[in-house]
Amino acid sequence: MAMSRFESPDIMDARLPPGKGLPMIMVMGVTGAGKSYFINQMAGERVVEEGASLKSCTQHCTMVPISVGSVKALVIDTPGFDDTSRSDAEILGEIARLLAGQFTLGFELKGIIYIHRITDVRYAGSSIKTFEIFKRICGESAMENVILVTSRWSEVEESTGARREHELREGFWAYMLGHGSSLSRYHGDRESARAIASQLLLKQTVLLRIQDEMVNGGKSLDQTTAGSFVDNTLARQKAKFEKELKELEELRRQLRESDRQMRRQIQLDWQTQRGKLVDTEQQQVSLKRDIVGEVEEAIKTKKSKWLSGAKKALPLLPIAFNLLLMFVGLPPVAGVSDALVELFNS
Ligand SMILES: Nc1nc2c(ncn2[C@@H]2O[C@H](COP(=O)(O)OP(=O)(O)OP(=O)(O)O)[C@@H](O)[C@H]2O)c(=O)[nH]1
Ligand SMILES: [Mg+2]
Repeated sequence: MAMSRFESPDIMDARLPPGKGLPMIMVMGVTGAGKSYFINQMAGERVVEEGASLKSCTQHCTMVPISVGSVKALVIDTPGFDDTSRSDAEILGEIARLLAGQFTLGFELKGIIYIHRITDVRYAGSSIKTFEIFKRICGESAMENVILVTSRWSEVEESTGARREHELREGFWAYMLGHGSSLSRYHGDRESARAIASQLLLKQTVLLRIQDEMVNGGKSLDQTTAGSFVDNTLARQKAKFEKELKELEELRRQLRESDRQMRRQIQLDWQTQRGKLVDTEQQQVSLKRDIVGEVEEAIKTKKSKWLSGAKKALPLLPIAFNLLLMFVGLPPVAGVSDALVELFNS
């Protein structure tokens, strides 16, 4: 049988041997859900930025090393979908790249913590969309490695929170709970955050559907279940903009030459809609990425550069860690080797 790209020698010797990769946990949820707050509580210090306004805060995936009891792990903070400044396609691309890198390099994904504010009166459109994308990233077989977490309990009456929790259990979250996900209340402090993380750290390493589709199925991002969901949403948006542009063009045709002011206004509206259409088309193009190919290419190039200077001197883990950092768009960390040694010795 032909060797898959994934098994090429270039990739294989950058890969951590089984059991040697750090365990990883991802934290996801809509923007403002409290992902960064949760991670800071878990770390016991403010390691990632928290938002203080309605604008989305975390712009890129960030990795935070933590130790829970005797277990050392990497926790990944992710930007929320429905970000105020970045598109869903862009955020999905970043998460997919990180997940492809994590799997290829041999880090061990233990699961995902999905945070939702129990203070939210309704399950808003953005929450529904984010959850739909999230479900498709995981796939049914990975749902056992998901904890659905409700937060901000101190800000609601217990009975109100319990009613909303029941609604989530019976409604939006029923499918995932029925496939093995669990539900936890987060009480806003360090102990509670660590107790939730510990539940995942005990689990077997998991392969998410999006990883399986990209790495084993050779699919580009738009062909994955999560990617095609985002792509379909964009296709609907595109059709809507095209219809609106046609209507504006028709209106402009019908207006008399003398209605200058009106014609000018229609022209401005047309330009705005046209800009949105172009933006939507660009997002669709950005989904047609071969993420695994990008990751493999990056590993080959960077690995040989780093190995040539540091052969034998650096253990594999810091190199793999630096490669992974690169996938989340961060520069390699100077002294990462020390930081990891410290983490392992703490
Ligand atoms: N008291 C309290 N404040 C919280 C809690 N969770 C979040 N916050 C606050 O709510 C705001 C938003 O929280 P973040 O942790 O930045 O939210 P996020 O999910 O990381 O948001 P993005 O980075 O935009 O995706 C911040 O001011 C936090 O300090 C909580 O459980 N208790
Ligand atoms: Mg954040």
